[in-house]
Amino acid sequence: MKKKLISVLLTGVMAASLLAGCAATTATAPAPAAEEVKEEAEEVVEDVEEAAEEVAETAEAADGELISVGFAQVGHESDWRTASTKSCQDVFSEANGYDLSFVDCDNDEAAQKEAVRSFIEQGVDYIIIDPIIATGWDTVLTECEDAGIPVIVIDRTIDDSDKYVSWVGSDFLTEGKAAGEWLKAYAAAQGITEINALIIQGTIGSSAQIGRTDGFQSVADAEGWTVLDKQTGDFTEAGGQEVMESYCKSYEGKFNVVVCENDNEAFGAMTAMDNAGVTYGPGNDVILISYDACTAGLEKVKEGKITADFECNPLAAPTVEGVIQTLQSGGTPEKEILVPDNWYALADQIVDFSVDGNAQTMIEVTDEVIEAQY
Ligand code: GZL
Repeated sequence: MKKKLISVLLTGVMAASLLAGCAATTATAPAPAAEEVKEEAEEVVEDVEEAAEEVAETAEAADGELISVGFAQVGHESDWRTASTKSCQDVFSEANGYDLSFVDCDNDEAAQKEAVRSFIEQGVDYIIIDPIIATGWDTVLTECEDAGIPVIVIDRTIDDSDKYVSWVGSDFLTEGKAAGEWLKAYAAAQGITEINALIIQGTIGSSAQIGRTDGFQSVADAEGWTVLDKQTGDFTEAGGQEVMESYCKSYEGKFNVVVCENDNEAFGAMTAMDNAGVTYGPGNDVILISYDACTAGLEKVKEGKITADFECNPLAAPTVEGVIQTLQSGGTPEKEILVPDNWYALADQIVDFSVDGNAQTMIEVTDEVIEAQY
């Protein structure tokens, strides 16, 4: 920008001197088409004015206010959450023109509402919420609306209010159905005719838990599988281990499938099954299914411990920024914006299956795939 201004200004100076020169030669020799020179000089002046305007706008933007964003994050319960937080902090950085107020709400619904109210008091430009659970939001969203602060929901959904501009996240019900439909196809390929499943659920009432549980259960019901039990591990490794320890005692020798609603619960369940002498993974006693497909989860797939991992993409922040930029320029963003998910397994566990009539593809877990994961 600066170079352009300098070159235009120099041209302007040259044009002015040319005009002056013309005036000097008028007396001594026929002047070049004065009209032509005048037109050129006027064009140069226009360019100079345009460049000056652009410089002023750029300067103003550079000196302008940062866009202030308040982000009420669920907590720090899992590898997935860590990746989600990092993605948001990377995108909403001062270098990118943002002033981010970040609150880790430590899986505490009351603390999350308090964080949103603190953003209202701060008078931020935008509020981003990843709602710990899907309900109880209309009152505080009404307060945001009354304060004229647009709300964008990231990742989990809010199911009892639509007082937000956009939701950006994954389709949790499809994730659950994909896990169920994959199990159906894999069991058939393995000649397994009876499924007795135990489920370790995520945080009860979160849309991720609701979608995954309902999606898998819908296939279990259709196939006549037995779901022996469902208990929450709260999306944590400790929670997964605690529930699996209880399951190993209560259902010893009665289960052949364990479904963990995120990788960190699966890590805990592995410890509990190791301690109880239960083998899991391809060719072992138990088919272990997990969600998130974080880097550490894919490493466990590669090690032959998790049989199949159903991703939930944590990198929604760039899409959320797109929503904010659309609003900044006076546009209307979409109400619902889905981010894509993939399904992962080792080659021998990849089978053909469909979800709601849509053929699915699975990604073979290799060192390169793990390296590239979040
Ligand atoms: C899902 C996300 C869930 C992850 C867990 O979108 O909200 O919360 O599956 C995380 O790992 O704790």
